[in-house]
Amino acid sequence: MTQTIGQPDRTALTFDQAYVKHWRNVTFGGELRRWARRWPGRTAVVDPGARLTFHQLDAQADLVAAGFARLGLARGDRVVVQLPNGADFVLAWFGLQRLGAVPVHAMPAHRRDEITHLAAASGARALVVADRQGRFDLRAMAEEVCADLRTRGLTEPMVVVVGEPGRHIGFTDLRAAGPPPQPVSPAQPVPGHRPTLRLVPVERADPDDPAGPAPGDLALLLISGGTTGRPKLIPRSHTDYDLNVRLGVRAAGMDESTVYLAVLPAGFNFTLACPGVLGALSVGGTVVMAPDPSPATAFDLIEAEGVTHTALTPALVPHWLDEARFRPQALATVRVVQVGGARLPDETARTAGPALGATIQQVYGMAEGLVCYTALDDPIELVTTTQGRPGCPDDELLVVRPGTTEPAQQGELLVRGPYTLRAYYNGPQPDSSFTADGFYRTGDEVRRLPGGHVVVVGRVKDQINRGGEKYAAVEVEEHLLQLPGVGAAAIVAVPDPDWGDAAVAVLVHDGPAPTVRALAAYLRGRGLAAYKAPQRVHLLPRMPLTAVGKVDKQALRALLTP
Ligand code: J2J
Repeated sequence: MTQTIGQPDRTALTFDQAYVKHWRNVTFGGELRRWARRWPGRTAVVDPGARLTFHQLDAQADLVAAGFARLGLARGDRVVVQLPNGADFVLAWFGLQRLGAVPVHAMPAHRRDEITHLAAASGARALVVADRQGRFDLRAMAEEVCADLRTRGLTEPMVVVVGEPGRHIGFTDLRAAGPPPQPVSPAQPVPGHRPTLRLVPVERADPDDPAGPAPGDLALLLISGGTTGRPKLIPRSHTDYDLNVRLGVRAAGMDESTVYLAVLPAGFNFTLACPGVLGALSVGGTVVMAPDPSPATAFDLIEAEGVTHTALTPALVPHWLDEARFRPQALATVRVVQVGGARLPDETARTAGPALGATIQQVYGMAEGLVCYTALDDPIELVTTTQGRPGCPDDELLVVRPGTTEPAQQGELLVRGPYTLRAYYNGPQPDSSFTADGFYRTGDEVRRLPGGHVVVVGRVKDQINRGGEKYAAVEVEEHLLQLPGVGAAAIVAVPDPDWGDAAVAVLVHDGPAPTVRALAAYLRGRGLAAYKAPQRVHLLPRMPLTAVGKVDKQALRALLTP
């Protein structure tokens, strides 16, 4: 039976009664309270400069929440968070959860253009950034973001800085009890502000946080890889995200003895909740935050902290294999290495387990919801050639001819389930990303084995997946079209042995081709993340078109792939 909940300012969301049994009446603020009561003295979070017990994490999250409240933030307010892996990420995240405010998960690689978009699309009232990233000054970037939003007449967020705040609000001051810090820009009402956005019908308060948000409320906004333009915002509620975490805990075999190393950005769905940071904390385990993704740093931390679980993208695996050749003993405590975010080549999957002395778990997930895992005791053949099975028995998977709902042996994967979104945040209605009956079109080309394992064979969406970092081709194409002399532009993914995809910029251009370096500099100047720069440039006298006049990417791919 399906039931529809009306949304005053959104299209109705439909959900299935069958899902209710999977959902718990919890919020992340209440969860942290319970964890702290159960394991007060255990180590929750470690980074090179901090070591917090569950009790300390809980108490400090209260201070952070109070600090945000003094700035004028309230339940339902969106806050763009762009922080490196560290205890401060966890503190900021739980502080916002306590308040019922909603973190919008930016990635560390994002730059002015992406952050401005995330702030605008979410109507963010604050931005939490680090002072700098290497030589790059994120405070200056935040100021440019604010100026841009101001010019467009949009909400100008307050800027909170972890590290040296400059003329902004210091995260350390925010946490200190005492008189309220002065916001640099006054808190402004946000047009269209909605205190609650019920995604799942769990309305009873969490008993451990009775004054907090409802479990069905919006808890966080993740970002989509993007297929048709800029990244879209993915609404996740406390309830559905809690389920996401629990399914991951079960699949990855986490328990009180778990020590999870966060190598990939903590704001990435995989790292945070599959089962990741939240999973480890939820069972009384410890989270170790790697300040950089290098194998050298990771191996040091593994040895020092006795890491049992971690998660990598396929692009990182060869580097770990190199390091493991020299320091195999460093990995003695590691039990499970999850790999996901892009297709892991079968051959790498085969060699990685023995070389790392750990069980490899393939994870095929998406910020939109569905996460598949190979089981820890799956036969090696399945672990090395498939991307696992869905985490929940009520995940409904359909394989269809792309763009249709006609069943196919191999085709586009559609999914519907108790932790998969039904609409993007403020998304268009109707939205071609969903079928009429609520299935999300993943844009991934898959086939399924008789036992239910999913094999990802390709992609029907026009997206580049550069070692797990994704972007819509059109996002870069739009910038390339603004270049003088460019008559037509296409970004085409071709196979790359190390990164999964290499992006080729195909240009119809008057005069000599711009170099890869020139394009990278140009896109950087436009405020784009570095991973969106193409790896090759290819000039053509004219762009091949399909019968309906679109750029024929298949023809281009055939032309570019020997
Ligand atoms: C092939 N493609 C994969 C895999 C993701 C866990 C793990 C990853 C993500 C993630 C995530 C893949 N093999 N093993 O959110 O919880 C590609 C698919 C998919 C898209 C989603 C998680 N694992 N992919 O990568 O939202 O194309 O999530 O649709 O960033 O990554 O990207 P994203």
